[in-house]
Amino acid sequence: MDEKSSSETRGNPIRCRAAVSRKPGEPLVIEEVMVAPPMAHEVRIRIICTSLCHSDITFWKLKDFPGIFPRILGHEAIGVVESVGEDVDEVSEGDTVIPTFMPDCGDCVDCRSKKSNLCSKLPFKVSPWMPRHETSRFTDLKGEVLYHFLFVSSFSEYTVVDVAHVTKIDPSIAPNRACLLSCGVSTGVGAAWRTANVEKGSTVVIFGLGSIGLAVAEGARLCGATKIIGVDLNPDKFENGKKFGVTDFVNSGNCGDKSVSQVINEMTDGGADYCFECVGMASLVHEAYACCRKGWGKTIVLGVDKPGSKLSLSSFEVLHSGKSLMGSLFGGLKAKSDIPILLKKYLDKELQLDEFVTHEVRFDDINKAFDLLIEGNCLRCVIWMDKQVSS
Ligand code: CXF
Repeated sequence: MDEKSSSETRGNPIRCRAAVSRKPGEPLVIEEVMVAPPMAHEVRIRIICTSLCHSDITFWKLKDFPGIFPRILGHEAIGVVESVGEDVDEVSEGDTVIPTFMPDCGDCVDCRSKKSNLCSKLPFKVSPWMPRHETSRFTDLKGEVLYHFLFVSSFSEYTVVDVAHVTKIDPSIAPNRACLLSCGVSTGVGAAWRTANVEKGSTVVIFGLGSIGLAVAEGARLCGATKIIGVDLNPDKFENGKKFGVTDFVNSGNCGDKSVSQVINEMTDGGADYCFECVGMASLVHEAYACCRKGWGKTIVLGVDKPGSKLSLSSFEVLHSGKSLMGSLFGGLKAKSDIPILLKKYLDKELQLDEFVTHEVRFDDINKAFDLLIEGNCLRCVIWMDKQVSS
């Protein structure tokens, strides 16, 4: 629907366009849907633009639960608050907000601690519903329920998000840059900055130079790492990686009779300070752990592996090596306080965001965004809900 004033829509369902994922792996269908008004603690948002992240593709292909259809995917976005439900005072109509799959209630023990971003009031899980009321705000024109995705569902002109999952931001920042902080870039930069706490002069290894790996490089560069080794099967990724601070490259398909970890242990004289696994493969977590330095090395897992995938470490080695293995969801960031810090770093020209946006398409061409990301030459494709873009 056209952008209408909140006074016309507030409290009523909105009929608008959404890209619905009806069957696994099949092109999204742009259709009219109904978006119910926000319930208590919820916010209805007009999406300005959204970008495509690999997790959208993973869940779009999933035939079995947590794959579920029909669903409105999309979880990296920016929008404007159209209306708010009861008990929402943190944001109001007209505010520019970034929705995030990770909540930040600000109230529970974990949100109040500096040490974690894993909210326990609305614990993150992969669910097809809204987080608090466990129902959907979307129906199609036949009245059938459409499922949510990662508490954001941004492939729709309007969506409903819990207030714990929105961060109010300065509206003057270019939306096709700010939206990157809704998931991918935050996840990578945060993993280096907040989860690992990379220090000046550190040596860092990044397994997988896709957009998350490059965002880790960007975070490590910002933290002052001096050696940033990228590991990938595709040597072309190094050239691009250099823009984000990657200083060295290991082609994991070309290590001869050595393992990648042996090559890295030699290059780093006994192991790196920080190793980041950004692919989502248990075997690479083992390799990463094997080449972080004994005593103080940290291995950080960001990649999302298949459900049920297991790690196997010798307890003798864990005991004797003194290394740490940590997981990092959303880069360990607390959305409401850390996203504004990263946006300021962008405005101050410290954090690079422009370089991540390789493609932009209009909403009607959303399936093209999927093709581009799958082809592998795309970092981020921004999808504009209501703007003509030449692409
Ligand atoms: C992931 C993190 C783990 C569960 C699904 C989403 N992050 C974002 O894409």
